[in-house]
Amino acid sequence: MQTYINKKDGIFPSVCSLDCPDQCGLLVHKKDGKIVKVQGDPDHPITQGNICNKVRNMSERLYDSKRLTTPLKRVGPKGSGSFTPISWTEAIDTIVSNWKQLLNEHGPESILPYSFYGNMGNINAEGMDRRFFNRLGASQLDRAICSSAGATGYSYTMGSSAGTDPEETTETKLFIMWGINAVSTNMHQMMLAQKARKNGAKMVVIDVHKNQTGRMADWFIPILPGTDSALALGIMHILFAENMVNRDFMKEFTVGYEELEEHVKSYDPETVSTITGVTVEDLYKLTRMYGTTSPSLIRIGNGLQHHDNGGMIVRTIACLPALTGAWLHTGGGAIKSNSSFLSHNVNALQRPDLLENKHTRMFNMNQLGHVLLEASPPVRSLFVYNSNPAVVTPESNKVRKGLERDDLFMIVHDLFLTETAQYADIVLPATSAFEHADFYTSYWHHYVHMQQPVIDPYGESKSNMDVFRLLSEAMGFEEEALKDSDEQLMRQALNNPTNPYAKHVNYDSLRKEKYMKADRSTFSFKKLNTPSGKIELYSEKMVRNGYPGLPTYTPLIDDGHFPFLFIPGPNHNFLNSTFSNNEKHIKLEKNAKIHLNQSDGDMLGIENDDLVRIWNDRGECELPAVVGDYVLPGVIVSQGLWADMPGKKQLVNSLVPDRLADMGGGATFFSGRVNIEKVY
Ligand SMILES: Nc1nc2c(c(=O)[nH]1)N[C@H]1C(S)=C(S)[C@@H](COP(=O)(O)OP(=O)(O)OC[C@H]3O[C@@H](n4cnc5c(=O)[nH]c(N)nc54)[C@H](O)[C@@H]3O)O[C@H]1N2
Ligand SMILES: Nc1nc2c(c(=O)[nH]1)N[C@H]1C(S)=C(S)[C@@H](COP(=O)(O)OP(=O)(O)OC[C@H]3O[C@@H](n4cnc5c(=O)[nH]c(N)nc54)[C@H](O)[C@@H]3O)O[C@H]1N2
Ligand code: SF4
Ligand SMILES: [Mo]
Repeated sequence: MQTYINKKDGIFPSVCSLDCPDQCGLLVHKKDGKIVKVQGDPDHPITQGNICNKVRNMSERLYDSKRLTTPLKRVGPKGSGSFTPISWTEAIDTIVSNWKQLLNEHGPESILPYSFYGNMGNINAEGMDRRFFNRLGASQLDRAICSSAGATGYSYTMGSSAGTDPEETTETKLFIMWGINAVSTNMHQMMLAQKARKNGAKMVVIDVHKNQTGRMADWFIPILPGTDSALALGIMHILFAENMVNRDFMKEFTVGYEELEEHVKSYDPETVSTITGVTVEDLYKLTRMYGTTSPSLIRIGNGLQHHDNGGMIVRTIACLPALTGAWLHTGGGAIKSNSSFLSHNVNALQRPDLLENKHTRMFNMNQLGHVLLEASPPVRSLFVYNSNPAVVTPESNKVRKGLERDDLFMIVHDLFLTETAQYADIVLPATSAFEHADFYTSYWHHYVHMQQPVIDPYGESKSNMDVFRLLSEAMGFEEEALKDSDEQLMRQALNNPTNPYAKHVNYDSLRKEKYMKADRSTFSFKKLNTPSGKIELYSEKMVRNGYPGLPTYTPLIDDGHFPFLFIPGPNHNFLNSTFSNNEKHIKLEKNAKIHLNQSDGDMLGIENDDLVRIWNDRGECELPAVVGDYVLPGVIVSQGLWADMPGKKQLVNSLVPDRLADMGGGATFFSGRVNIEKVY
């Protein structure tokens, strides 16, 4: 396999591995065998040489003195951080002898993997690991922490995760950034919007927080959390009432528009205004703007679906472009996710056939605390990789209580001794994305990338693929699939005859090119993946699954008597909890804060920079206040998944419910209620 490892100096093409829609092309500068600079690849068609601050400072993380270099064994109590270095042989032997005993005494379902997309490489994040745990017969994990509610909701309307090609949005005349903090989380969509604005496009931001993206908008519309489906239905009400709909489009490409027209009569502007906090006047203004500007694009964020009703919210918003026919215009329509265009051969990569017991139990990753404390029969071993659940998972006090269990044998594979790793029995050092090969597919733009290793593994670290090959061998698993090389894994995954948009992409073609684009020329709004093949404004499938068939406003679940809705989102300089332990990134971000409305501040005697205690029945935090007009009364917002620091109570997920969203088993990070008070 081609590699740049042997070249001590030079500039090498690469791609960003982080869980970020932009998936930037990179150029990695090497000097004396070390990475000295990471910059954007100016040849990359959509990211065009621009990258974020986080990754521009990536070498600080790669060579951070805290990076793990050897396997470790815990020598102090769980969570104390006392470890001693051991060899890989001892580490693998310890894991395998524990697991063999568990298999004998309790069966394979006593073991649970826990992972997400700390590295988005396809073979790294969902390749050899899946094969291994399938063969082992371990309990399965429903990986629903990120976008599954919205993806499910969007699919009810549109059939799959397919939307507008972002490259075409330089033509867009109206951007609605709906529940997305694009300046921080999708900067290239923002750059494309800025280009379009030079040609007269307008940008509206609908959010619960006037963050950097809201402040850059032509018009910022504040909304009460979890009420967006009501807003979308109110827009539909006026679009129909004022005949700003495209009936030809609806007739040809949709199902149920007549029922919808009748249905939205009940979402009159006054009712919608009361639910959403958006004034009647603004509702008319927004609808008329949307109904008369073309092409219009709705960029549907991920934040807005982290609610009890997140699936229905996205399902509802996704109907809007079909009412105006925005899909017909270059740069028009909506983007939630575009991952369907680049889907690879999941069965060939993950090998579900290796799982013998098709009734193996499955746990939702959002409820890890509950699973560790309550599952029966119990989970007795946890293997964590590509994720940091002690910080990122809801109800973190419950999660930590579970991780503290003395009878839980826990392994963490990571680049750092994360908060989660502090609880491990065995810690394994992981390579960074620059230290192994993989292929990467964006969930926003239409490019797939091949990445070759640029540097040697750091210390004794090993890739996820290597770790699971080692474990397979030590467990005595004979299947060839568990011995496949990285190249074989990529060849199998990239051979996907069922994806019509990536027929031209295979291992050899991708190796030759740096990146290849999905070919969406056969995409048609009459051949969608919905039961009818059309855009489903009315969905019989939803009715069968117990939902209303037409888009509907469903309120948040009652989360108790606490007066404030708490929205703990991500921040600009971290990527979830990644970078929250790197000095450079902490310095850029300064500190965690809590935003509240001036009227709430006045009522509670809280001023700027006052330390505020935030609490509910699940936990508490203490953060300095920012008081002003960035959020509506009754709403508080924090940004960033901050690491533990001595004397600082900033673990926001200790306050977050582990209820599941209405669809897809999604997380409800933003539907929790809290109280606040000034700390004297
Ligand atoms: N810098 C940076 N970039 C990232 C990440 C990161 O941590 N840092 N994380 C990556 C990942 S994994 C993901 S999933 C994406 C997430 O990125 P986004 O899709 O932007 O999602 P969030 O930032 O979680 O939330 C977006 C916005 O939704 C708003 N919001 C919350 N509730 C509601 C609501 O009820 N209605 C409306 N209208 N708005 C609401 C929040 O205030 C926030 O501004 O970003 C990715 N990119
Ligand atoms: N309050 C609140 N909580 C949230 C969110 C929110 O908006 N608010 N967002 C949620 C969302 S959308 C998401 S996607 C999740 C993300 O949650 P996680 O997927 O847990 O993301 P990270 O915190 O970035 O942790 C990834 C870990 O993987 C490690 N890693 C990186 N590369 C590799 C590798 O190659 N091998 C191994 N073994 N490890 C590697 C990193 O060092 C890091 O410790 O967080 C969720 N949590
Ligand atoms: S984190 Fe996102 S914006 Fe930053 S370099 Fe990676 S893909 Fe690009
Ligand atoms: Mo995410």
